[in-house]
Amino acid sequence: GGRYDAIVVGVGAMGSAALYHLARRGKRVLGLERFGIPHAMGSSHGHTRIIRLAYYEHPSYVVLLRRAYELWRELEREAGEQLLHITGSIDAGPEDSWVFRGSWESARMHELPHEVLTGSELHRRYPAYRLPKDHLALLQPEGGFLKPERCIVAHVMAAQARGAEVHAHEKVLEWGPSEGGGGVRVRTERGTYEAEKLILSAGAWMGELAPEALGGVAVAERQVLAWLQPQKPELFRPQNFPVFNLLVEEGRFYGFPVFGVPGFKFGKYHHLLEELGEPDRLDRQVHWRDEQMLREFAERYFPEGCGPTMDLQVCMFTNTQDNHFIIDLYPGLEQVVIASPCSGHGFKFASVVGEILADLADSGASRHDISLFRVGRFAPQRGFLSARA
Ligand code: PYC
Repeated sequence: GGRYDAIVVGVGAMGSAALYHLARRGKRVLGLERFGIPHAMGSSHGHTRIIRLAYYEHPSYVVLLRRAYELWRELEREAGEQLLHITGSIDAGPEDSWVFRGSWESARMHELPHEVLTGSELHRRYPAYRLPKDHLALLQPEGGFLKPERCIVAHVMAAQARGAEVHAHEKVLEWGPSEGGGGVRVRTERGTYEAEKLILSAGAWMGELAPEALGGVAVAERQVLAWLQPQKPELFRPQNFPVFNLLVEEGRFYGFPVFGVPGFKFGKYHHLLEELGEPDRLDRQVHWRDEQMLREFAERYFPEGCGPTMDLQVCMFTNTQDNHFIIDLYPGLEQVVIASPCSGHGFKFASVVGEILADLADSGASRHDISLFRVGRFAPQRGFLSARA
């Protein structure tokens, strides 16, 4: 009860970080989560998430990534637990592909340590990898992976230690501006809450939570990950196996060394191109066609990595048309902040996105350059969006 400085809807990757940063600034905050903390229903489960500094998607992410690394290390100290493991990271593909070339250009532009290897050189260095000989790989030593469930727990517990309230299994039914004021009112299954500011960070559910701003703009998609037992386990240990983003004939794939569970984990971006009208209708079963496509990839490019299946899991991406994030004030409602969708590459940024969301809730602006993430880029024809330049 009472009035909060801010309410955060969705306590996953971004929401947990926002709670932490707001609580650290002395704010009275409430986090509302419809599932558990953490949970496996959205986009933040499955043991590992890639983090990398050279960034083929756009070089302007690099500045945010430097801060993200710093904040993850701070959170580790606070939690007394390792959250980030460095393995190095590979971005590979044909010489003129966006994955290789974009990564290389971003590494040069930001003077990041890196090496360029051919497919054959990569295989000699890391024998698990068998890419086409003429493909090129950018190897960046700072790449690695985060433990997503532990990162969320660490953010939540550090926020709670500073007085944050978090309610799980409490679904938001409606939200809107409070009567006559600049604040917000949020009605859930269990109660009604008032706050000065509202942060919406509900991942795949954003289109439903903010339909006027994000309906049709933030589109959830079914994603499937495989964990296969390697026939040569030593080749897939973290010391011998950098995380990867690969563009090959079959599409764009990503993967991880064996860690935490007995399998080499990988997936394909935009798996079988299954957009979801409603995230609650996600097919959480894994089918033969899911597994078959993934195994074919492993057999061709990681032939010592495709023994018996250890696990298969379904999760979701939430995509925008240009695959860049949306992090902005809600059009026409300055007391509401929207974060997500992250288009399948957001988790690594959660620590710095928490800082950005706290900035936006605090002052309506961020110390970080987030001009790439404006919501207005998608629907300038809509009157309610043109109010903000
Ligand atoms: O951003 O490297 C990445 C990534 C891996 C899987 C999904 N996104």
